[in-house]
Amino acid sequence: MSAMETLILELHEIGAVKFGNFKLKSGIYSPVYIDLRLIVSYPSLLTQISQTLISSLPPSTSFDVVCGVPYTALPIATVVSVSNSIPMLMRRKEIKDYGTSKAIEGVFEKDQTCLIIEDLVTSGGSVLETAAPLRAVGLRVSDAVVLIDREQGGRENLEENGIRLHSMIKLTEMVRVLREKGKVEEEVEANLIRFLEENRRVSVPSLEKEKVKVEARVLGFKERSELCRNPMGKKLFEVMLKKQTNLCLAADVGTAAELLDIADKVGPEICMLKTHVDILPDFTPEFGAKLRAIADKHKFLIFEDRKFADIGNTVTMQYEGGVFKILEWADIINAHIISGPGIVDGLKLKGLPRGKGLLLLAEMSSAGNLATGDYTAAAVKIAEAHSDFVMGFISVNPASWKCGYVYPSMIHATPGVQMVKGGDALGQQYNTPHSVITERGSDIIIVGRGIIKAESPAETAHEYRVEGWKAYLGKCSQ
Ligand code: 5BU
Repeated sequence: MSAMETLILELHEIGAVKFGNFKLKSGIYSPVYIDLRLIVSYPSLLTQISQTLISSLPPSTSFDVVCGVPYTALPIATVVSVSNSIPMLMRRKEIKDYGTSKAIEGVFEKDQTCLIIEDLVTSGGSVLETAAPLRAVGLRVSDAVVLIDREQGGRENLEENGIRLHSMIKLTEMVRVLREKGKVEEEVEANLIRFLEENRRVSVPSLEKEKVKVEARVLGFKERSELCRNPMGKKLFEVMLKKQTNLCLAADVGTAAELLDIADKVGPEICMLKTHVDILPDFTPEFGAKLRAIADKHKFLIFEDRKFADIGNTVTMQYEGGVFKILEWADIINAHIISGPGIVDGLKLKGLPRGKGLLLLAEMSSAGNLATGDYTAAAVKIAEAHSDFVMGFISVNPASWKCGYVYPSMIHATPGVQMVKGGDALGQQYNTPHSVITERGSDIIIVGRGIIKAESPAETAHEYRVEGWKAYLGKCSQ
């Protein structure tokens, strides 16, 4: 008999696997119930499980620390740690105040890799709940190992969040062995296979998913700045904190002269000024240096909303060359991902050596736009693969992204903001600062006409700034 078969029989023997009709946490009825909490009462079984877990990993899996998903997997992780001399971390499940108590206990260094250990995976939601705070403190999480995979979508859900799942035992294998050894009837196996076919993919329970997001979100700008790989992202967090503003002005005025004028007036209120340099009829090569001087005086960053969209080679020339020479004066640029990740490589080639940052267009504010669903998820994937240069996203409702967890180092900036919800005649859609920051999970409000068309842009900018910052502080104290 193989070691795996012995293990399956022992788990059955101690009553950790039961067949019948059981209501699961997700509300669905299942013909099998697995309770691995019992294994703490069987030390030799616990040792056997812990040893087999590590030896079942592909040899290419490398990690510096392990962390068990609380609570059932904690003893498993502990035994793995002790018997293999691998340091362990613990994730606190109950943290009342993120600011004062630690989510992760133990000693580690940023960029170390952490292997997650779990007893049972259904949707993968619990693994994600543990991955979020680990990633939030700068650890890398790319693999999780589980004793039993219920084969109900956990593997796929985790894969979508950048985590490979390795399982020691698959539920169908387990039932097959038990049937072969005469422990269960053929009908029980058939029943289980039918159940799995009908419940192939359990989505991550919305509550758990929400928690993952909240945990990522309530980290303050200070902690998030420390996680940034891109220097401009770090700088933007620092500017926001220092000036206490998460307001970006979309300076869509008629001339370069007007732009420089409004930049100087509104400068003290903003963390970032957004330009469309190609709309300025009086643009001269001196424009960049003049705007730069105002930005340095008031300590805001310059974001040219150029929306690059071509192949990598072309965008390098568009970024650096032409009349506008954007690379010389803009701190931040943005790009569509329609042409694929090559666009990021191209822009990075020019921008990264100069410490610049890129925002990817993950969503748009205009009615009927196509940047939704899988497109948004693709933007997140590209950003995560290029987090040295991509500092965040143009987002509209990041709290609803079905791709789940996003690194807290990524900044969300949202256009389509006015004091009252509404829109314009050409498809623009507006949400309020409070809704954008609090309900929609963004970080920065981008306001254009709401400020520019006001009688006193500086005073109105101040009002937006107060609203935006109040919403950020409110979110942190939740
Ligand atoms: P408004 O006047 O606040 O509607 O200006 C919004 C600005 O944000 C304007 O410069 C747009 O080009 C920019 N924008 C947007 O409105 N929606 C988007 O999805 C993106 C940019 Br990307």
